[in-house]
Amino acid sequence: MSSPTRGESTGVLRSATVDALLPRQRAEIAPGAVHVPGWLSAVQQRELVTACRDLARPPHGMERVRLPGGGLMSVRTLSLGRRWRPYRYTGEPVKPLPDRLVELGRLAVAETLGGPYDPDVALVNFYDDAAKMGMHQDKDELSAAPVVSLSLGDACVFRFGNTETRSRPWTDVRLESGDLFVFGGPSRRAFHGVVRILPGTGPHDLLKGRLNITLRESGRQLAHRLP
Ligand code: MD3
Ligand code: FE
Repeated sequence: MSSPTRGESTGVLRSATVDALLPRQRAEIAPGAVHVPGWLSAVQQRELVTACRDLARPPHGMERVRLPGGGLMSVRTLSLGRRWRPYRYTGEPVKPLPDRLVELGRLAVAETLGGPYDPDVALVNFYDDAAKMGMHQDKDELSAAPVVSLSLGDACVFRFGNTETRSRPWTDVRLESGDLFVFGGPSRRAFHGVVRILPGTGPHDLLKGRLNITLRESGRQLAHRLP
C-alpha cells in the first residue's frame, strides 16, 4: 500500500487508492499545451477504433515509414487527407479525412485554446508493445494551427519537451485511452516523443496496443498556386 500524498489542487491528503477512482484533471503542461484526460467517452473510443480499422483497409493502409537515415520507424502510420513522408506532405491523395474527425477536432480546439480550426490531414499511429517515437518537432505543416491528439488503447509515457533542444527540460505525461491533448501557440514547435507503451493498460477489449490520432492543418492551401 502506498502512503498518502497531498492532492495537487486542494492540499488535502488522499490515498493512491482514492486517486485511482477520481477523474484526472485538465492541465496546461506549457503555454498552449492542454491535456484533457478522459475527453472521449467509452462509446466514442469504440467508434474511433472501428473507424481506424476501416480506414486502414486497402488501399492506403498502415505503413512503417522509412526515415532519410535509412531506418524504419517502429510505429505504423496511416495518413488521411494527404500522405505524409518524412518530412513533408506529398501530393498523393489518400483516403479523405472523415467529417466526424474534422468535427471532433473543431470541438477539441473550441474547448481548449479556442478559435477556428480547419484540419485537412490526420496521422493515425499504431504502437505495439515495443514501439516508441524519438524526440522530434512537427514542422511539416505550413499552418500555425494547433495539433489535436487523441489517444486510444494502451497508455503511454509521452514526453513533452521544449522548443530549443531535444533534451531537458521536459515533462513526462501518462496519456491514457480517451485523452485529448492540444498543442498550439508556443507549444506547437516543442520537441516531443513517446518514451514507451504500457502494455495491457487500455480498456478491456478495445484494442491491443495503442492508437494515436493527430489532426493537423497542413497549410497546403496557403501555399497556393494560381488556378
Ligand atoms: C506536440 N505522435 O504524430 S501525440 C506525431 O502519440 C506524434 O503518436 C505522438 O508525435 C503519438 O507527430 C505524440 C502528441 C503530439 C502530437 C503532435 C504534436 C504532440 C505534439 C505537435 C507539436 C507539439
Ligand atoms: Fe509529433
